[in-house]
Amino acid sequence: MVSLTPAAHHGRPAVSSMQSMSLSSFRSNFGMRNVRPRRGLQALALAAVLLLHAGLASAAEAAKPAPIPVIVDNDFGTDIDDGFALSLVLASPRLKPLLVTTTYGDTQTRAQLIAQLLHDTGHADVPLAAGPAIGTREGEIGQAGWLRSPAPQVRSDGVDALLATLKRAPAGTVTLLALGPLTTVDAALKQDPQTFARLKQVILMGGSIHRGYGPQAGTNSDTPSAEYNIKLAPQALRDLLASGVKVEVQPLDSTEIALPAPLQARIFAAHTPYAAPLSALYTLWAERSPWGTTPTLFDVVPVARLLAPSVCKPVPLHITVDDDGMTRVGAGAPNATACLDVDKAGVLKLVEAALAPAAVPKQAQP
Ligand SMILES: [Ca+2]
Repeated sequence: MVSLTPAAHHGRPAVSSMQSMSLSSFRSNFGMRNVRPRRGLQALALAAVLLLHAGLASAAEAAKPAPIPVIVDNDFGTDIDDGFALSLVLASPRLKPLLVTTTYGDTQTRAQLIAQLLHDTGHADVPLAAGPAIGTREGEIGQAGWLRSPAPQVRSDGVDALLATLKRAPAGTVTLLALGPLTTVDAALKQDPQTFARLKQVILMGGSIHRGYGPQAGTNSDTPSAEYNIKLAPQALRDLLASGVKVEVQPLDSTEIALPAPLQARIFAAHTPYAAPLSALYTLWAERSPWGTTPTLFDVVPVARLLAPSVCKPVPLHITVDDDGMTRVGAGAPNATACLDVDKAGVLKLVEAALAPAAVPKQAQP
């Protein structure tokens, strides 16, 4: 029996029941078994109106943008911004993480930390694999102290997993968010450039065009710096820029965003699955951080750019990379776009909405 309460009327279940119902069952359901022809016409008109309504509801559903498929490659466990960036990905229904991979140095421990985060936040179904253990210039992974015993088992075929994910997805649909040194990304590109070219785009945090590291979190110097991710693997960025894949760079110019202490406190106290892991990871990070105890949300900016494209306006540039990791604007056709400025308040608003949502007042709960 189909009931046409206002709620069911607007919802999907009622729509599909309606669509599959023959006119005779419609009439019988509504007590119209013996109606005269004129009333039959009225019933037909009513049916037409209801079907039209159902069609509009389906159209509205179809008009909803599909989630954006992403692969997230990151060096979780060293600085704290990877934790905030990955949490923002997981907490945002607009994004669909197809795979998370780790990059640079002890990729295994980084992946174990992410496995625990995925488990604790209800995302154990998100595929995860460690990338190749390339690179030795990092410090310790201070956040490893968060791992419970026994540490989770993780796959170590990150490059194969990345390429297989791209083969499965329609070409030109997947965005790769590159949030660490580009060693894993470069290994995938070298192993199978053709499959790598199935990416829609790479949005990476890295480099420094006009402005560099400032004296404290959230500030920039007026001169560029050798940014950490590029300094650790300069050739990898050269390879990527020459690959022909669309690359958008979020350099220090646009990613120096300090996490304000009141927002940090709200994130750690929020009723979300991210509060406890982020708070524990932050404590371990802050105890050892050579960068002070205020997080800079570098890696959050590429995620924010996908969620709200208007947070920055990328400009086309020809970027060259020297052996020290300096990224300069050179002569030649553009090989990337770069955001040289960002709407910091807009980025922080996205973080707040996802990780410190306002508590729903008791009377407003269903
Ligand atoms: Ca990172």
